[in-house]
Amino acid sequence: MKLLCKHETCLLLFLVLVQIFGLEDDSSRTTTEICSTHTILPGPKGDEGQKGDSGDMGKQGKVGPMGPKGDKGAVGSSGDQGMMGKIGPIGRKGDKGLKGFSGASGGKGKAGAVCDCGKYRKVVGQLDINVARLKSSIKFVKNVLAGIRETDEKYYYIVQEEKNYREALTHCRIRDGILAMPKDEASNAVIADYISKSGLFRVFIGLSDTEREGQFIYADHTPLQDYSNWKEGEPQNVTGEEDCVEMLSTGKWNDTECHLTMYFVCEFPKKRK
Ligand code: MAN
Ligand code: CA
Ligand code: CA
Repeated sequence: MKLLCKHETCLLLFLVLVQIFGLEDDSSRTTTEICSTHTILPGPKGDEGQKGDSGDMGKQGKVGPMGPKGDKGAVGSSGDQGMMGKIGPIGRKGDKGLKGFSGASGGKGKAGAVCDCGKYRKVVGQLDINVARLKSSIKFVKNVLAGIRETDEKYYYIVQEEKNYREALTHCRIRDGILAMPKDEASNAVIADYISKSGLFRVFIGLSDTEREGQFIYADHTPLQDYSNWKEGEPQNVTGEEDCVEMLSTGKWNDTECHLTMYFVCEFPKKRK
């Protein structure tokens, strides 16, 4: 016999038929027998069932990913006033103020006595000259204190004022010194070191052949003795007018023109003769 239904479907159909036809007494017949002995055709599709009751509340979901950054909040309200800061450094000096108004004119002076005005003018003029000399001496002393060199017998001082040879001679003399006269290797080396350490290139020294070409004489009128330190090829009187001598920072000597202006070095004896 041909089997027309699967076992589960047959069981369901059987139960339905038992309900409808009261076949519960015929319990000796198994579903297999029913299925195997009856040809059961499926009925028409039933009506749609009633809508089921709402299900139980679902389980709480997982925590979602972090949301995007929110918009910037509004500006907060002003905080309390801070503590007073420390006193600042002293400010720069202010600009010069405007000139004040002229004062009231003074009363008329007494009639002057007749005097020899020329005499006073002369005295005032002389005073001015003395003041200028004093100022110059003070400047010189200040510079001397700032940088002086010495050997056992002498002090040396480079005057950093551009002067020609004759002016340089005078400058040293009026200060009871003389334009430096290196007469041996030791004093020459001291002056040379002084020139180079001062960042200079050349200075006048007290030596010249003004009287007789080629006959070099120191500023104290003594001739060159057994010491000289000419640069190679010097003296060469190259322009025909090189009658004064400069010492270079190497310590070497060069004859040069006396009217040129440059710094110069004075020497001062330690013991007065
Ligand atoms: C220049 C001057 C001279 C010196 C020569 C050396 O002309 O300084 O006194 O002799 O250079 O070349
Ligand atoms: Ca010369
Ligand atoms: Ca020369």
